[in-house]
Amino acid sequence: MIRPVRERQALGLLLMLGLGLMGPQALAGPLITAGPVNPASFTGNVEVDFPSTKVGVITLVNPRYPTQNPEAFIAQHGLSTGWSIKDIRLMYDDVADRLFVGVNFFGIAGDADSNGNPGTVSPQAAAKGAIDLPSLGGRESITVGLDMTKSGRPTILAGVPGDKRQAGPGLNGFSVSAFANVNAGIANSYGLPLSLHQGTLYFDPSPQHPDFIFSINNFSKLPGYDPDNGFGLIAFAGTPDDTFEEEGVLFSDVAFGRIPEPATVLAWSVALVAAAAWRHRSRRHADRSAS
Ligand SMILES: [Ca+2]
Ligand SMILES: [Ca+2]
Ligand SMILES: [Ca+2]
Repeated sequence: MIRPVRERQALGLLLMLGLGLMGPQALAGPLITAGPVNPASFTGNVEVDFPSTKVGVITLVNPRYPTQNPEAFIAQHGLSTGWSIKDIRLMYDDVADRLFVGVNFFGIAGDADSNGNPGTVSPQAAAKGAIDLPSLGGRESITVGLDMTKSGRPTILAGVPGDKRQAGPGLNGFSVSAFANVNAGIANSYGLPLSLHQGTLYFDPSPQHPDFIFSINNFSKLPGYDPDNGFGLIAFAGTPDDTFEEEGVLFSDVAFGRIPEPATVLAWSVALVAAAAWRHRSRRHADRSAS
């Protein structure tokens, strides 16, 4: 049975209060922000640019991968290190009102066949029909959706669309857009570009700059923004064309520093279920395409 969000939140709160894990004051604490962030210092490596230990950095670990030897897991399951998301890190610069997002890949973002080059395939992978286009070309996409009202559907999308007719003005077609509810997967659902929020994709992923790092401007002016409510975050990476499974991960309840550990754990158990559902859907889709 799926309970309404308010009821679930109330239950979780009661549970935590009952366990003595938090007091009521924790609900209305200040936002923990990263302070001024200078993107000119970015290296393109999320683990360097968004250290988990830095105050104001939120690290959303993808529950799909084991902490012990995830590379072996990826290899055993025939996945791609260039699409497999290890974690997603957020930093909010409250001075510039800018959200920085680091999508942290195990390998080089967009390197479909994990050969160390995001624009080529090895002869072995090519023999199996794999393709890999440079600069997130073709239908390759890395897309992050923010669900500002926790409605279960993104409010905005940011990233490089799979459908390049939806490309924006940024590097590799990077765009910050309204979500178009067209039933085509988030990679192909970029609607009207939002110039107020258009940020920057800092690097075309490469061995030197392996991850996918971007900003969203005027974060507090996003429709539905409410620091007391938090937001949902969904991410996609992949393409239907390269023979490798696409990545999808959902974090249903993200907030800046306001929520203590136990609530985060509660939220992640919900995310696990959602991520499993996503994979089930994407596998069904793959089956359909193959038949
Ligand atoms: Ca990385
Ligand atoms: Ca590629
Ligand atoms: Ca490659």
